[in-house]
Amino acid sequence: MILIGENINMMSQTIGPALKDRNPKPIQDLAKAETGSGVDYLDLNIGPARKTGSELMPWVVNTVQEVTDLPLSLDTTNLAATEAGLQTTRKTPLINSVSLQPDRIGPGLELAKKYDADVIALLWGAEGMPRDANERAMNAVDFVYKANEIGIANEKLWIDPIASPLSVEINQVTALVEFMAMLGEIAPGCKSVVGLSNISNGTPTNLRPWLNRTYLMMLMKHGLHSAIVDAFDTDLIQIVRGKRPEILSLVHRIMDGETPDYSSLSEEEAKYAKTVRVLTGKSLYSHSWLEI
Ligand code: THG
Repeated sequence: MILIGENINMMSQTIGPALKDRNPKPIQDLAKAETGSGVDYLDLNIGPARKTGSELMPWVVNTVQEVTDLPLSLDTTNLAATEAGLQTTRKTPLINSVSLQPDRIGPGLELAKKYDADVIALLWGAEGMPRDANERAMNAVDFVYKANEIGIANEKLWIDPIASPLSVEINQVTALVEFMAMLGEIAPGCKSVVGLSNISNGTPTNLRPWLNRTYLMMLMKHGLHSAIVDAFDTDLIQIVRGKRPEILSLVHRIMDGETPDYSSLSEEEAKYAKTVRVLTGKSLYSHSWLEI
């Protein structure tokens, strides 16, 4: 699996100000630390950056390239900023992202084609957030068709079904898993990606990794190709790199209907088991779900 480090982002309390002030040190320190953690790409999230994006993106690309050789994911809704970034990267980056909105998909796909770059196909539709697995499927078909039409192959597309917070809507959490199970048939050859930490937005910080890791394992059951993740969750990286096969198997068995026998599970295993129950909608979510 391909892991994309999420940590350089505008929302961060240290990185937000560093981006605004063009202060390279905190960004380079973080880029080095993420690189050391074993992720495959670094996401550079500069937010919408409406006014200064075309100058900010190349600046942050150059700043990061001074300290890492990892390929980059250019994360902004400002396509002019994305193009300025595409002209600055040494390795062809990932375009993060192009949505299906009528004014965005055409120019976004043209950019991917012009630079021969892989592109994240964000399944945000003309009518906004897809409501269930079927709307995601319709959006995916639509996106792939439009990409193929201008000569972009499925292998270049990383389909992003848009993970949303468990604390907001459990149905969206299960719909994404349902969609992942369908993706291979809907869009053969396409890759997949999710912004994993979205799932735990609004959850107490110390509990977020349990949701992130468990959801990732659930999506791995359906062949998830890549994820944007917290590069400093070492347990998550261990799981993805095949070092925790017993936990992965436990999660997958519970998804297949096995009822966890808590008396035979370790404390760690019990936490994963409870978290699968919550993420599949079998137990109700509350901030104290691990204690119940
Ligand atoms: N799909 C795609 N791109 C994306 C997302 C997606 N990019 C942005 C986001 N979602 C993925 N990246 C993050 C980055 C940080 C957090 C969540 C998702 C996060 N940060 C902590 C917070 O806000 O509380 C801590 C902030 C910090 O200090 O770093 O949760 O879905 N294609």
